[in-house]
Amino acid sequence: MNTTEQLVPDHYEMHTLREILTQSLAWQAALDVVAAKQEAIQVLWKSKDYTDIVVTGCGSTHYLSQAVAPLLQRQLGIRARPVPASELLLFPETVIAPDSRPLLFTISRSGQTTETIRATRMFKQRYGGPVITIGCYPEAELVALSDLALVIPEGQEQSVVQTRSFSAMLLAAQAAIALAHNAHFQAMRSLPELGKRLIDAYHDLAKQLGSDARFERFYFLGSGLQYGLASELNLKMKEMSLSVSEAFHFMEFRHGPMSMVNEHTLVVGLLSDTANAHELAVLREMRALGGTTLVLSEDLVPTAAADFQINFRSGLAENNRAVLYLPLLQLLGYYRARINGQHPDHPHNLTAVIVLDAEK
Ligand code: F1P
Repeated sequence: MNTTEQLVPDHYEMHTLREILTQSLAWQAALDVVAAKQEAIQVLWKSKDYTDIVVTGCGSTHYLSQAVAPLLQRQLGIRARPVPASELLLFPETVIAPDSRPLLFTISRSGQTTETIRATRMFKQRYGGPVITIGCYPEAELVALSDLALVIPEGQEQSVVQTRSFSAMLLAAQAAIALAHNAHFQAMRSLPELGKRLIDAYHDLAKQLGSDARFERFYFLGSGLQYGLASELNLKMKEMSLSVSEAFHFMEFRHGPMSMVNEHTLVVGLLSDTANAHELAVLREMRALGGTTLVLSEDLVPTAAADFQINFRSGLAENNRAVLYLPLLQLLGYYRARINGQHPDHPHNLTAVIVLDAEK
C-alpha cells in the first residue's frame, strides 16, 4: 500500500482532500477519453474552417480557458482568446470581430452554468461556428449543444471547489492540443504516475506552509501558459480559506503590487522554461523585501530565489506538464482553510453551480 492510499483512508472526513490526493486517477481517465476521440479531434484541428478560437467558461473554468488559449495559439498557430462566458454573452461584438468565423471552445465542470449555456446558444444562433466542449457530466446541456465533447466523469466531485475536475479537464485540453503533434500526446501518458509521486514527495511541505500562521497574504505569480494556473490557484486559496490572495504575471508584480510584500507574505512562483531567468529575478527581489518564496519548477533553482521549491523533473515539455503545478498548491489552500477554521467542502457563500433565473 503506497503512501497515497495510506494518506486517504476511505472514511476521510473531507471530500476535498480525498479528491485532491486521488486526482491522478482522473488524469488517466482524461487521457483515455482523448485517445478514444483522437480521430474527431484531429479532423477538427485539420479542418481549419474557422479563423480563430474563443475559449470560455466561468470562475475556475474561465481561468482554465486562460491556460488553454495561449497553448492553442502556440501549438496550432491560430489566434485564440480566453473570455469569461458573461462577456461573450453580454458584449459579443467586443469579443468576436465582424470578419471572423470563430470556433467556440467551452469548458464547464457541470455543463449547467447558465452564463456558459446562454453564451453558447447565442454563439450558435449568431455566428454558427463549430463548438467543442470539455466537462465532467455526459448528460449536461452544454454537451448536447456541442459538436465535439470530451467528458471525464472521473473528474466529478462532491466538494464545491474544483480540484481534480479542473486538472482532469486541463489535461484533456492539453492532450487534445498535443494530438496536433502526435509525438507529445504519448509522452503525456507518464503524467498520472508523476502526479502521484509529486504528491507523495511534497505533501508534508504543502501542509507545513499551508498551516504556517506567519503568513497573512499570498501572491501567485505565473506568466505565459502559467498565468491561468496562477489565477486558478489564487481562486482556490480564496474559495477554501478566505485568505488575502491575488495572482499576477511575474514582471507585473514589480509595477505596484510588490508594495504589499513583507515578512507575512508567501510569494508562490509557477516557473516557466521560456522566461525563468526573468521570473527568478523577481523572486530574488521579493525575498530581499522580506517575503518568503515557494517555487514550482521542472528543475532545481538557485536558493537565492527560493526558500522552498517543488521540482517536477518530469522530462516533459512546458506545453504538456501544466497539471503538475496544481496538486500541491491545491493542498496549500486546503491546509490554509483548516487553520482558518473553514470547511473546504462547503466554502463560504458558494454553490457548485451558478444557475441564474430565467431571462426576463
Ligand atoms: C463554474 C463555477 C466554479 C466555482 C463555483 C461555481 O462551474 O464558477 O468554478 O468554483 O463552483 O461554478 P462550471 O461551469 O465549471 O461547472
